[in-house]
Amino acid sequence: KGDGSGGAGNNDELSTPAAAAAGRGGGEGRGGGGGSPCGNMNKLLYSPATEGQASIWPLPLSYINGSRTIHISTDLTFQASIPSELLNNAFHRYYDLIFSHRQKHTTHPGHRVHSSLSSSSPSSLSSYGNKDRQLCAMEEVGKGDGLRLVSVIVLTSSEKLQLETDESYLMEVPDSEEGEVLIMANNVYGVLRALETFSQLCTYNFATKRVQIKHAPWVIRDSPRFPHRGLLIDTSRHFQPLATIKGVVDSMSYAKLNVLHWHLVDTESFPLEVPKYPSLWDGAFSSQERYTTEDVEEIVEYARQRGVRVMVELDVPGHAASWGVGYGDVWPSVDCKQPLDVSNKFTTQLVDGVLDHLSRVFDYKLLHLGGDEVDTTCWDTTPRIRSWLNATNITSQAAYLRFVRRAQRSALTHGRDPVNWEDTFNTFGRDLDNRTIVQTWLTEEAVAKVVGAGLRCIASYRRFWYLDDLKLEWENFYGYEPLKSITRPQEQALVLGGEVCMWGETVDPSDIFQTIWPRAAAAAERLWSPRHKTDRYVEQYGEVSKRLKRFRCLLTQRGVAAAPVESRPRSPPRG
Ligand code: CP6
Repeated sequence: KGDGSGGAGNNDELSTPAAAAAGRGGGEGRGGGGGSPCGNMNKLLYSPATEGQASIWPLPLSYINGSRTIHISTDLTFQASIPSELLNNAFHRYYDLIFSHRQKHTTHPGHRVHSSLSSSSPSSLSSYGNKDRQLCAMEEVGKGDGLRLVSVIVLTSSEKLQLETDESYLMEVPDSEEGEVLIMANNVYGVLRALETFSQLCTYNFATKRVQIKHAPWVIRDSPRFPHRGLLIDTSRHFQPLATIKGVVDSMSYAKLNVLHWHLVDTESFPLEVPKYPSLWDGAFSSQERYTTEDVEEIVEYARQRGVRVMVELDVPGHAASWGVGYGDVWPSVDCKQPLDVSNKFTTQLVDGVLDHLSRVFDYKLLHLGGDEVDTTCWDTTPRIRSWLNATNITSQAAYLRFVRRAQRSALTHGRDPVNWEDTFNTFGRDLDNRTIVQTWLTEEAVAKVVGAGLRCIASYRRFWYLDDLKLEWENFYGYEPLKSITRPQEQALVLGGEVCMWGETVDPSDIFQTIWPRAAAAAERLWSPRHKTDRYVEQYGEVSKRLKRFRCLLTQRGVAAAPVESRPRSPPRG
């Protein structure tokens, strides 16, 4: 059996099938063992998942593990090398998730962060080691009821959350209850990912009524494959209450997704408050279905606490008819409401005003400007705009480019990199700003074309990653490879990642979670885990589907209404 004492640097080969057969590099597919975290798996038709197995979703970069079971004390304490409110909050959340089975649901005084190391240099491992022994001595009291300490070393105290934020971590779980869990990360967001992994190792043993970790010791080295791993939600077609959005953010953090793409506004409604233009949210469905500035700030901070960036989208000039409910001047006419009137100076002013507001409230470097599905017919058929086009001596297509470029310039002025849907690249190519990030959705080949042209890309091909398409199975989501047929390293580096898209036409709070999950989790593993592992899913189908069922169980246990992995009569997966 694996002894877990090897360095984390050379353990990749331990997760080969041969090593798994030898009982190491696994944690997957072993039978037996009590304390199922997945008691709700056997929903009549569906075969029960493997009993009582913890597993990690998405798969870490590499890990080794042993064969011992250790218990976790309810006195579990977290200790960090830097004081951090964010970490303190995260410890409390994960404590509650790990011990959700405790009978007494009192807040335990023990799970508080000690910042005793904060005065020493946090990057010095040796000084940490000395303090460490002191702390262990202090923890001697009451030992015997399980592992009691999670020690966290964070190398920088910066809490900047951006595209390039490093989420990697190293975690060691000892094979003895007298030991301690050790987490090392470059910043607090790496620690969040480690805590998620740690919580997934913990299962409740119903025989001993204690939380345990099996197959200890563990050494896990982890780092995401792509920096941008997103989920799009659409609050224009259906209003989603704050509680729903927060629930979505919670669930994303369980799958290590890190970007909430908030498609805030579209033709159907304009729910956002924009203080400078107070009539804009007249375009909301009702006076109740709105987001105040404070609401949006609350979501951004809630997401940050969970390591989730919020990328806001303002889709212009198409998909924007709701703007005209409050400011009718931006419609070409009442019979022809979009795209927004390109000939009107007020349209430019209004777009600038909204972008100015958005860049105050949202701090992610990437700002999405839409630009998709623009039908310029209204511009050609509205006399006022027709004569403006003639006077300006441009076609309506050129006016579309002009609109997109203006919005891009506005975003750039606010220090943001503009993101646009694939349509703009297909129509205008390199006439887009150099800093444009193109989000593909129409074709599978688009990613290669975009990076071939030297632009950055986010992959969201609709035949694999559109959650509103209920015909798509988790296998479709798992099987979509953003770097397919992109071999040059410098082109690969331009693919920032991908997003699954939960367009809102048919989902409201009653069914959004079951529509997102578990399928989004399949994409989450594709985006986080090394390609050589996810590419094997066709041969390792049984292994992957077993683990996905366990992850779905974890979601349901945590209150996320994820659908069963095999819930509907299935035709063979497309694609
Ligand atoms: N809304 C916006 C949409 C879609 C897009 N943009 C969409 C198009 C086709 C499908 C699903 C969604 N509803 N603003 C395309 C990016 Cl199949």
